Amino acid sequence: MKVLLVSANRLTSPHPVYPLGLDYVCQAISANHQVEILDMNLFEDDRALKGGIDDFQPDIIGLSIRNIDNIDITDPKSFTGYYVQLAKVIRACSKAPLVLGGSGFTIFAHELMNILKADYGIIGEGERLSLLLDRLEKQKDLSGIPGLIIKGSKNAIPDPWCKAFPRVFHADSSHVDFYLKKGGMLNIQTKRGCLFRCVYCTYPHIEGKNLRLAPPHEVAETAVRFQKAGAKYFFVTDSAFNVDYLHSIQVAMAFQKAGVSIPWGAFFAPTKPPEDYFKILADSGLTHVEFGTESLCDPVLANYRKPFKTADVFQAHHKAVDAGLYVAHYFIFGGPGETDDSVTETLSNIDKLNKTVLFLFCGMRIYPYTALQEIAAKEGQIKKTQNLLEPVFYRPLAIDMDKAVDLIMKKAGSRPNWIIGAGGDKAALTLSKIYDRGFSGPLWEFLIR
Ligand code: B12
Repeated sequence: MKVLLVSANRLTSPHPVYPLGLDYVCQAISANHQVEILDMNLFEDDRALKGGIDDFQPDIIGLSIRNIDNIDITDPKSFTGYYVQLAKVIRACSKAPLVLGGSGFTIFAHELMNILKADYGIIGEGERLSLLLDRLEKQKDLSGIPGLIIKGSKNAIPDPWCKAFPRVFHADSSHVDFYLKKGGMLNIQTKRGCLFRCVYCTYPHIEGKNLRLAPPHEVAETAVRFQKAGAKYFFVTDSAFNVDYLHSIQVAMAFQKAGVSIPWGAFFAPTKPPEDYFKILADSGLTHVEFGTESLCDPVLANYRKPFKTADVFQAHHKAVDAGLYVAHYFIFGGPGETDDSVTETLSNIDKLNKTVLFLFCGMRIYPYTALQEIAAKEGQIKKTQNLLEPVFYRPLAIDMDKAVDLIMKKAGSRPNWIIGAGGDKAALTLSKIYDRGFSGPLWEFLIR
C-alpha cells in the first residue's frame, strides 16, 4: 500500500519540533508498503498537502496530531480549527481512508474522530499502524489491534504497550534539513511510560504507566547518526529523563563511549539526585536541564501529587548549577489547593533559585483521564462527561486567579528570565530570526539570571 504520513504540527514556539513519532511509525511499517512523510512545518500553507496527495496518490493517509492548544491561559491558542481544515483538504483530493494518531489525538481521540470525520484512529503507540495496514491489505478482521478506533466504534485499548521501540533515523529524509537549518535541533527518546501520578498530567495516558527502557547503546547510535547528519543539539523527550537514575546514567555513559559530542537537554524531575549525577551527565554532553518543578510550596506539591518537596528542588537545582549546567524550572500556578499564601510562598522561594530561567504557566488545564478531571467534576466546575477539547482551566477554590496572575506578572516585571506562558508570537519570531543567523539549541540560556 502507498502510505502518506502527514505531520500536522506547524507551531514554531518555542522552536520547531522534529516529528519524532513518525520515525517510529515508519520504522514499524513493513517493507511491502511504500511510505512518504509530508511535514507541514516545511510549508507556508496547506496547498503543499494537496500537491503531496496529488503526486503520491496514497492508498491511506495518516495524520499526526501533536498539539491541541498552547496551554496558555494568558494568550490562548487552539489548533483544532486548523486540523479540521487539513482534514477537509485531504477529503477534497483523496478517497484514501484517513487514520489519526499522535499525543494530542491520544488525549482527545473520540472528539477528534468526530470533528475530523476520520475512518480510523490509533491511540498510544503508532507502531500499530503497521498491523492495520497489513490487515486492510489482506482484508482481514481488524479486531484486537491495540489502540485502534474504527469510525463509529468506542472501545480502544492500547494494551499491551510495545516492549521494544527501535528507531532508525534517516538523515536523508526530505524533512530533516529543515530542522538542521532552523536551530539544528533533533530529538530522541530513551524510555516510554510514566511512573508518576501527577494530578493534572496526561503522560500516563499517552505513554502508559509502566516504564519501558530503550537499550542505551541503541540510543547512543541514534545520537551518533544525528551528529553525522550535522545536528547541533538534541532534546531527550522522555517525561523525565531521571525517573530511572541508573538507566539515565547508562545512556549518558553510552553517549560518551560512542563519541557523541553535540550538546543535549532533557526534562528532569527535581528529586534528590545521586552523588555526582549531574556531573556525569555534563561530562557526556548534557547542557540544558529543564525541571518540572510546578510549585515551591509543600502542601501544593502534595496536592499536585509531585514525588518531591521544596527542599529536594533546591538540592537538585544547586547540584545541576554546580555541575555547570544551564537550568530552567517550569511552574504551574492555580492547581488544587493553591491559595494567595501558597502563590506568595512559591514566588518568594523562586527568588532563592540562582542562575535560572523560569517558565511560569498561570492556570492548570483540565485533561481527560486525569485526577484533576475528577476533582473538578466533584467540585462542580465541569460535568463528568464534558468535552475538554477546547481548553478548560481549573479554578482553585481559595484564590482569585486574575489577581494571582497580576501578582505573578508584577513580580516578573521586566526580568528577562521570568517567561509567562508560552512566550507568544513575538518570542517565536525573535527565536526564528536568531536561528536564521545560525544559532542552535533552545537558546533560553541567554536569559539566565
Ligand atoms: C518533549 C515534549 C516537548 C518538548 C519537545 C522538544 C523536542 N525538540 O522534541 C518541548 C519542551 C519543546 C515541548 C513544547 C511544547 N509542547 Co510538548 N511535549 C513533549 C512530550 C513530553 C513528549 C513528546 C514526544 O516527543 N514524545 C515521543 C514521541 C515518540 O511520541 P509521539 O510523537 O507522541 O509519537 C507516538 C504516538 O503519538 C504515535 N503517533 C504519532 N504520530 C502519529 C501518526 C499516526 C498516523 C499514528 C497512527 C500514530 C502516531 O506513534 C508515535 C510512536 O509510538 C509530550 C507529552 C508526551 N508524553 O507525549 C508533550 C506534549 C506533546 N506537549 C504539549 C504541548 C501543549 C506543547 C507546547 C504547545 C507547550 C507550549 N505552550 O510551549 C509546545 C509546542 C512545541 C511545538 N513547536 O510543537 C502537549 C500537547 C497536548 C496539548 N494540550 O496540546 C503534550 C501532549 C503534553 C501535555 N500537556 O499533555 N514539548
